[in-house]
Amino acid sequence: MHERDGHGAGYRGVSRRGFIAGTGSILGAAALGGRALATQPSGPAAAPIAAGANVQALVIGTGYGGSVAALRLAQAGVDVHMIEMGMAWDTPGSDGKIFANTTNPDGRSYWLRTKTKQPLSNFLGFPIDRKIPRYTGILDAEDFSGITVYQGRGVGGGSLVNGGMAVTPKRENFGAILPSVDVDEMYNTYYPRANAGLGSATIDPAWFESAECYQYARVGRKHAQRSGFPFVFVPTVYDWDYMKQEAAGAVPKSALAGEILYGNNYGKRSLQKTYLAQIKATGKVTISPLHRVTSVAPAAGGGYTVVMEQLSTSGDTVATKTVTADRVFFAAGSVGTSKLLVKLKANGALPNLNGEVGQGWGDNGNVMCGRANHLWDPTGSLQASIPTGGIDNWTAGGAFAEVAPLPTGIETYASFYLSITKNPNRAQFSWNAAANRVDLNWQASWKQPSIEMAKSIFDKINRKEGTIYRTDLFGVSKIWGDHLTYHPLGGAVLNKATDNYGRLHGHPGLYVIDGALIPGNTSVNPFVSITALAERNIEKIIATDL
Ligand code: FAE
Repeated sequence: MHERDGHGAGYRGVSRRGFIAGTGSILGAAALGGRALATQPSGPAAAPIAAGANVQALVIGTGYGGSVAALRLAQAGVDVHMIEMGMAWDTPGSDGKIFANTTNPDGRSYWLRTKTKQPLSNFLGFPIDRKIPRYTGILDAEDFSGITVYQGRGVGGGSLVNGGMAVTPKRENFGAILPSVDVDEMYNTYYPRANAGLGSATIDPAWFESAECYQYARVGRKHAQRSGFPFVFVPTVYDWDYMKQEAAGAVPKSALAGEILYGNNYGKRSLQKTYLAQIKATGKVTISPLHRVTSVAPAAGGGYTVVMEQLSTSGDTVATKTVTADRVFFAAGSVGTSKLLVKLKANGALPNLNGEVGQGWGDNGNVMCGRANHLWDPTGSLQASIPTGGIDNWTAGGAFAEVAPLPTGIETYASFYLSITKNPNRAQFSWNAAANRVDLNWQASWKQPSIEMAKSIFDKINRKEGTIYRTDLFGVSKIWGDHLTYHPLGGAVLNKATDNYGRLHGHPGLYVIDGALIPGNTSVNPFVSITALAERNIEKIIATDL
């Protein structure tokens, strides 16, 4: 019967107003809007790069690829400067926390927006976005014509905002992900090295069975298995001992307070706690937050001239700096690196880049959906924000679905999923001279294959369970979250725009070392693959180029 109201059985007897007022929840609080805003943290204390500096290695971006490159270069004795457009995220705001809670977004939450743009935009069909001050916040919802690409901004890149799922692809799928890379080397050396560096670990299975905060995942597993799909545990970078203490009430809550999209104040091992901590310990790396690279061009005396804008926290340019670097590593993320390279090829700054630059971009087949469960299948009012497992139907149906939390603080009777699918569509970045920007030609309709692949799992589960899709999370009467991606990949594909180790064709001393190298899909969540590939490439570059 609840099939007809489209809201799910769980909402019977709970009025909309009662629901919102009664929760203090991630979504409910967002719906209230207009709360007092925490004072924003101040800017970074460390001295940023000086205009006119002459550096050995300059790394653009501080996410996974950039952090691996900087650490290994520093360990090899090279002086490294990392340039990051986002903030340092090392100073608490007036609420005592570095990161804003998901339930109460403020300026810290979004990159230069005056209104939140939450991935789940609606609840019970009502929009939940709210006004915020414009600020250099942590999550960028970057709009292109056919897709919104979510990315982390700040020292740590995507590791600051992501779900922490640290998934190594199945070995048999690797050949389709990076066909020119030696599989044995990756699985024997670089995936283990990446996982060790990132601190990946799988949940204690006994605790999983009993933890209140993972009831949603146990329900997800039960429904998957009853329909004949394997449910697989995946490692994460969360500190599991810390989460157990959160559950016991012994420490401040982070995953169990629903923290995720706008930063995690305690238990998640973001890059700040792993690679970047090691980087700082070398003493050979400086990091300049709130600096955005705008140009790289060959310098007269060899090396490269790099131009950057220093930003204020309202996003204005307060200084423009020019430095020179012997080598430049593009690690601005799939979108950031692609936009820079496409612009620099078009405006003649890097004329020898080849025609593969800007090509081969994909969304890792991301699509989201929710299912409305029966009253006898509650998913729990307390949900850990860190997913622990997924439904693997990659071989038969082209989909790997992460069983995701919906941490609203109340019982929703909803199961929520982020599917990664084998979507074959690839888009291209191009320079739009009239608008002075880089465009991406992704089309909204290109998500349809992803929807079909996700349906290979959820239509079957719905039939088996006698349940329906939620239609209230992404708009009014809209089942699929097919307007976004969390996993941008490609744009400077390995062995095409670069050689087989990320050296850009046409300009010796320029390298790509981030998600732009991976051609659009990794079959699972991507950061372990980005990290492992960076470990492989930088080892070769240090051995042969320096
Ligand atoms: P990335 O981490 O994006 O770092 C690039 C950095 O460069 C950023 O800090 C930028 O601010 C900076 N930058 C860009 N342009 C410039 C410029 N011009 N000048 C200076 N700096 C610049 O790149 N992946 C998983 O494997 N598991 C998950 O559970 C997961 N969950 C996610 C959840 C969300 C909400 C999001 C947004 C992503 C998630 N991801 C997840 C994806 C993952 O974070 C992403 O693939 C990696 O962060 C990409 O790593 P890169 O090194 O390529």
